[in-house]
Amino acid sequence: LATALSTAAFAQDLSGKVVGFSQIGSESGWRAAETSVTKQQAEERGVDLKFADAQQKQENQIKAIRGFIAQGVDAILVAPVVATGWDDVLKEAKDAEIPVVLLDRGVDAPEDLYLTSVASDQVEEGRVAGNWLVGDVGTEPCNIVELQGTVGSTPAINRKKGFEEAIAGHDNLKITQSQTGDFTRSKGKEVMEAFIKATNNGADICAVYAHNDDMAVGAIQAIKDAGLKPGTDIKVVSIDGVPDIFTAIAAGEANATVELTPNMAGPAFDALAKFWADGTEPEKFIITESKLYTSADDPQGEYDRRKGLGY
Ligand code: GYE
Repeated sequence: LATALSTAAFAQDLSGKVVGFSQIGSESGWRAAETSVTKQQAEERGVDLKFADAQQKQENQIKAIRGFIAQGVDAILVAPVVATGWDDVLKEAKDAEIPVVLLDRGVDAPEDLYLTSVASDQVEEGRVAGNWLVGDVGTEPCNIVELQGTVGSTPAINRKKGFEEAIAGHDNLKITQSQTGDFTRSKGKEVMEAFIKATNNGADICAVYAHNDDMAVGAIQAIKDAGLKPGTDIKVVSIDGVPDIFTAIAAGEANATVELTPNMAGPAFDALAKFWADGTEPEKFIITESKLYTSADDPQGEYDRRKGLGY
């Protein structure tokens, strides 16, 4: 069994600690899993977690963080929706001596404004997805359409970059259309429909690269609605490893995904526990694993395993 999804063997007792969590919203299955795992991880350690859902809006996140500071919480977890615009509120937390841990996305702000960041290497995720496609396509020409994540978010920026790096130098592969689907299933479907309409009812599309599984699931629906076979007529590669993409892989309707653990809070609480115990500064970037899964990796078993963990 992969260890990325398992919970920590020894959860420290952090009872008495109050931690605020500013979550982005519930745009994707991965996000919902992260929310539930964060709550579980807090409970295991006796942490009193104050949860705030920002409904995709940075201004709501900033308000929530200011609220946590006013309440005098012991630490703040934040999954920053976009990269820019955090300096002021992070400075306020720092002045109040409240450690901030970033979860799953990064910020464009000085590193001394947060204790650590727990996230995947998102450029690497894009590379893993791109390398898979390069290998799968071989020497055939392949026009790729790209569904980008939320504009201005680090996963959208970095997953694009890594994928482009992987296909560079392979002149038979090119991205012919690229647009944001905002990490949601409905937008993924809508944008894929437009891509298909623009290209001879999909005949010119060889593959769709989606920055997350939810957009891929939406795209799969659009491909079927156009009378084409996802996974065969149009290859589907994405990132996250949520249960639904394993169902699609098992059915031959998706080809590959790059797993992203929803357990970012476990390493975050571990880092905080050491910091509170004796002031140990964690590494600035705690990087989670990025593992590729295809139909060769027992997709039904992977689906069952995640469902068993409550995702
Ligand atoms: O891949 C996507 C979610 O921030 C890395 O956000 C995360 C991404 C994740 O909505 O599904």
